[in-house]
Amino acid sequence: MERKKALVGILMGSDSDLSVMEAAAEVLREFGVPFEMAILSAHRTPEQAARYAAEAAERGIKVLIAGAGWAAHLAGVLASKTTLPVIGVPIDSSPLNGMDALLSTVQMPPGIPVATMAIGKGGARNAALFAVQILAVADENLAARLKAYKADMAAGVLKKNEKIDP
Ligand code: RP5
Repeated sequence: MERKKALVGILMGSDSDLSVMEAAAEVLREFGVPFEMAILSAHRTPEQAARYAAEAAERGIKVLIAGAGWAAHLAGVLASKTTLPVIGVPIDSSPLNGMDALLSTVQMPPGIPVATMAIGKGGARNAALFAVQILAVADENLAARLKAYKADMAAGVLKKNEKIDP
């Protein structure tokens, strides 16, 4: 079976980030969005990270998701080399529990935006949902699936009331 071309690139600074970034992959699988994953570091493999970002658009990638911990510069470095939207996920891998990664990811200088999500798995999940929302602007089928996802989520929350009714 031929593999569909990836529309989303999920990058992470280390294999130690994989357990968090799997949450993003899971959402993209749920929505049937083809993606690829790679370990590339802004500090340990700077040339390869920059090249990945520079070539991503011409390979058909539409959105990049980047997760990193500590002084998390991966999302920013990728954003500096592409016009694709870059979504950053701060990872809580350091003794500062991700606050360092959050500030490193979100505090981009004017001109180079990174859409920064929450710290950790919840942020990784939201990064993928945000990527799906970006793709859904030009894809009615995906937009319909997002609508159904939100309706299911609301129904799930409301159903919990049955359990707490006196
Ligand atoms: C960051 O440093 C990575 O994103 C990771 O969260 C953190 C630690 O990496 P390892 O020392 O576990 O490889 O660049």
